[in-house]
Amino acid sequence: MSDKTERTFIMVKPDGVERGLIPEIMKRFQRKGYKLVAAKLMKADLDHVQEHYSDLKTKKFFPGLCKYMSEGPVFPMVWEGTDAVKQGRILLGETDPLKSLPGTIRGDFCINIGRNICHGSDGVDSAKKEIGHWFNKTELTDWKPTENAWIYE
Ligand code: IDP
Ligand code: MG
Repeated sequence: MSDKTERTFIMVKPDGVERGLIPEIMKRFQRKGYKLVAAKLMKADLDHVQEHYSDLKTKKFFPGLCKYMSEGPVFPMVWEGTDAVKQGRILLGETDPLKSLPGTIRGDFCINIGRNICHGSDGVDSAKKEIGHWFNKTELTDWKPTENAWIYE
């Protein structure tokens, strides 16, 4: 495997969970060839979500965003592989679903920016921070999928 192996933090938001899209979103990462390192269904409290989105705390939409993210179950995940952070954002699509191309997750499954069904880290450093915020070390599984021999040259 190349030395650009990265981990990214991907989360199905409450609207995605309610709409039954956990398997669909997992499928996009699995079939690309990325390795699942961690996943769980949970309800996050308001403080936890506010910390996750602390960069956005001055935005007008911040209170509504944190309320929606803390009122239903979320499905945080960690995916690993070459260039996983940038490629993960490409798989998700644009923040605004109406600007997302068909074939991307947001382009295929949603309409409103405030109900865009999934989160993905925007950089390697934020991915590290987010993984640490949502998962304990013991929840991150170290394993070598046999299929990697067919995914990486
Ligand atoms: P990202 O999720 O694509 O990284 P960010 O700019 O980090 O986008 O914003 C975080 C989340 O905040 C978005 O995914 C979306 O749910 C919400 N958000 C961003 N801009 C708006 C807005 O203008 N109105 C309502 N919600 C927004
Ligand atoms: Mg973001």
